[in-house]
Amino acid sequence: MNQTATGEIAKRFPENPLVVPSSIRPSRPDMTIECLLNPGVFEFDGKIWMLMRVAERPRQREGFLSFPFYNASGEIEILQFDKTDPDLDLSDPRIVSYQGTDYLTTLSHLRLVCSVDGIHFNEPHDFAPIFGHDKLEAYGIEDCRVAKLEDVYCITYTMVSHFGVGVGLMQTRDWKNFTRHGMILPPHNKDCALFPEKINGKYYTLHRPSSPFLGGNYIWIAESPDLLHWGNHQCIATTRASMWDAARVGAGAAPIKTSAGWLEIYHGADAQHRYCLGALLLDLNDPSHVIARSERPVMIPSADYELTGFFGKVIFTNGHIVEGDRIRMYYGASDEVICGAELSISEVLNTLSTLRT
Ligand code: MAN
Repeated sequence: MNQTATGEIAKRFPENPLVVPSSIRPSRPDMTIECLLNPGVFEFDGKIWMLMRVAERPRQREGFLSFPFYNASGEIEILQFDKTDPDLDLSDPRIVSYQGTDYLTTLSHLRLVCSVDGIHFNEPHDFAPIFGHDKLEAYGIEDCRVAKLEDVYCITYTMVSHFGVGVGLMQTRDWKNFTRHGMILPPHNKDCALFPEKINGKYYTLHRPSSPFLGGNYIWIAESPDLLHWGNHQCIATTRASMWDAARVGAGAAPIKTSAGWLEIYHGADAQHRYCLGALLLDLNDPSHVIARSERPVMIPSADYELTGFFGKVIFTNGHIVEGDRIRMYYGASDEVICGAELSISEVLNTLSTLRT
């Protein structure tokens, strides 16, 4: 095994970053793309596809901060603030707080790119971007996961608005026509990763409700007869004090079926907002039972493009392709560019510590 002293076992693609904001066209001439983030990944039509999160805002004027949102008629409206306004809190580059109300500094939509070799991605002209259009998506749509269930692609994604952050579901067979099911898990919830097959006749998903008081930012599991109605919620992984995942944890892409159990690569952040990746191993028959968990991360921000950017020290994955023992993982680095890395399933399994229950 090649685990280093830090626990790191991921092999980054030498071509990283694979897709950068300047290589993609903004959705409107008056917008600039600030960040590309956290793609859902799938195979379709003999190619590897990413459904990227594209975060945009208007060109900025010296001394002012402006950002877009969808108004009640579904049109883009721009809010502008004088940066010297004492009521403005800009301490987090992702969020604007003004007189007790939070907004996002960028508006995200989802964009398809595809590749034959999994390294060089292009934007096909005959596939439209996916924009938020519901009032629950007024601040955009983000961080999707793609699972193929019974020949239908199921896209779970984050819906953001002043009502809160929840999980939406849409489905497609051809990536041109979509059925939107609206919000399936209400605020505050995100990081929803469907299992790629039914278990004992039921659908399962990982998700991440958050509680500001009791509880925290923990990974939960739920089951459903139809992907729309979710029940039997159970918390399967909490944060761990003083560890790399002390502040929040959340599922990555769809769990991977292995002979040892369902393997889930998840993100964990510490109090300084450093996002690393680790793994959980869940029982094949009862995935609410956690068999093992990473003590140390399998991937830590260390490359330049992971350390500095729109929001530095972030590795965030929610998409991969599995080929035998190899996980070809795609991830957002520093909330700005899209990168790839390879993990070996057997190596990840070898790093896990069995939980004493
Ligand atoms: C949240 C989300 C992600 C983002 C991370 C790190 O979990 O907004 O999209 O990558 O924070 O900033």
